[in-house]
Amino acid sequence: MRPIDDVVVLSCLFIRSVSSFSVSRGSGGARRVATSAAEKAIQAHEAALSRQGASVPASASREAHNSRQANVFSGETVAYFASAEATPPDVAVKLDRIAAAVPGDRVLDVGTGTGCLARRYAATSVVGVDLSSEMIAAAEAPNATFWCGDVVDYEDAWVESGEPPFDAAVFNACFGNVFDQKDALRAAAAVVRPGGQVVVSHPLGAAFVDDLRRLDPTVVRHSLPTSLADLDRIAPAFLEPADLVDEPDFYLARWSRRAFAPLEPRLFLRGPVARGYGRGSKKLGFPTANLPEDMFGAAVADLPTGVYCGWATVADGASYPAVANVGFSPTFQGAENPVKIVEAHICDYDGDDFYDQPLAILLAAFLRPERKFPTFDRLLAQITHDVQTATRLLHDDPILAQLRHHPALQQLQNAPETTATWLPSTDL
Ligand code: ADP
Ligand code: RBF
Ligand code: MG
Repeated sequence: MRPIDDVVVLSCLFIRSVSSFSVSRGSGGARRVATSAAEKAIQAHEAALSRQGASVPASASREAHNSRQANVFSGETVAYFASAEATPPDVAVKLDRIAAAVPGDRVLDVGTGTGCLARRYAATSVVGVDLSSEMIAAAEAPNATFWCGDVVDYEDAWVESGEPPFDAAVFNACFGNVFDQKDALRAAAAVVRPGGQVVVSHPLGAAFVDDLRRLDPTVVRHSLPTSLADLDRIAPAFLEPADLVDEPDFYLARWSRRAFAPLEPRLFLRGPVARGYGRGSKKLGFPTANLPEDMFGAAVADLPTGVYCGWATVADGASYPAVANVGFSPTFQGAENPVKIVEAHICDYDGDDFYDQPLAILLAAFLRPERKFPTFDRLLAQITHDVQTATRLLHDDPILAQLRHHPALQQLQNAPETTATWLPSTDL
């Protein structure tokens, strides 16, 4: 379709959309104000679309989609969002309501635009991310720094920054526009601390997002989730739906960041401890008992790389909290593990070395993905934190705590042969 045809089609859709919009909003006094803010926003969006006539197909790559977003949210659209017109008093009240629902001192503001919500948080430290470099250039908010790019790619920049995780990540007025809602939530959850929140909000409501979507469903690709079941369906295992406010002109959905994602089924591994790559983790305080890759490579081939925790037994027969890294140690660029391995630090064990002796480990929870850290010190700080988290969870979480008595862990002496078995949680 040529761009000019696009404009014609869009204009038709626009007329239909606005009329259905007015009908659905009724004609109460307060409503009329909201409708006018929404109508102005729709007009601004339609104008932006016609300035950027070349649509990308719904099947486009994430890169193509993102570049179209950056184009649409540029030029006069930046000026519109920066103007008082985009945030009339009734919208300002709703932005304040959203900001007030966001907890904590450190907030990641996704789709930050010119910073109209970033300016309203009580947080002392805000990072605003946006796909549009023009929006980022125009963005202003005290206590905020800005980063241009896709939130899906933000995790590396966050690791690089060495900053602590966020108390909350907020997708305001942009969650319909992301390429893939699940990926976006997963990326946001990855930089939020356990107990923190991921928030999706819109000061004009979910129906408004659908109105925009009708204008060009390749720009606004998605509706907002409107039930707790929907929140759960698109959430990664790390997020638990918390609440949903879906009013005619206001939308706010929240998930809580879990401390871990249960590994279901659990993975039970037993085998002789192998020599590692001699990178000297013992000297740094975190020796890792490596399982031989030739015996366990197939078992972990499909397991996401990352840090897991569970219980382990060694030759002394006792069970210990254990935290295992499954992966390649990418921090050691040039000296990474040539293959994916499982290596486990046995917490609270400070006995003799146990090379070649059997190790049994029951992995029950996923803590975080494996990352490439910018320095060795950063890796060490993260491992220290992982070990603390794992020890606390394995003692405090009732389901994880009882696993130390799992019969599989007790058979170390009697059944020393190599095993890799998936155990459904219903087994205990
Ligand atoms: P490698 O590179 O050979 O794996 P590490 O420096 O990782 O060497 O040390 C791992 C070895 O340290 C283990 O194989 C085990 O014999 C011993 N070890 C001693 N204490 C622990 C512990 N708490 N957790 C894991 N391994 C330990
Ligand atoms: N290596 C990495 O490159 N990235 C990681 O995120 C990472 N996380 C780890 C977490 C834990 C709890 C442990 C015990 C190890 C981790 N490692 C990681 C592996 C580490 O690089 C390895 O143990 C040492 O290099 C010794 O081989
Ligand atoms: Mg090791």
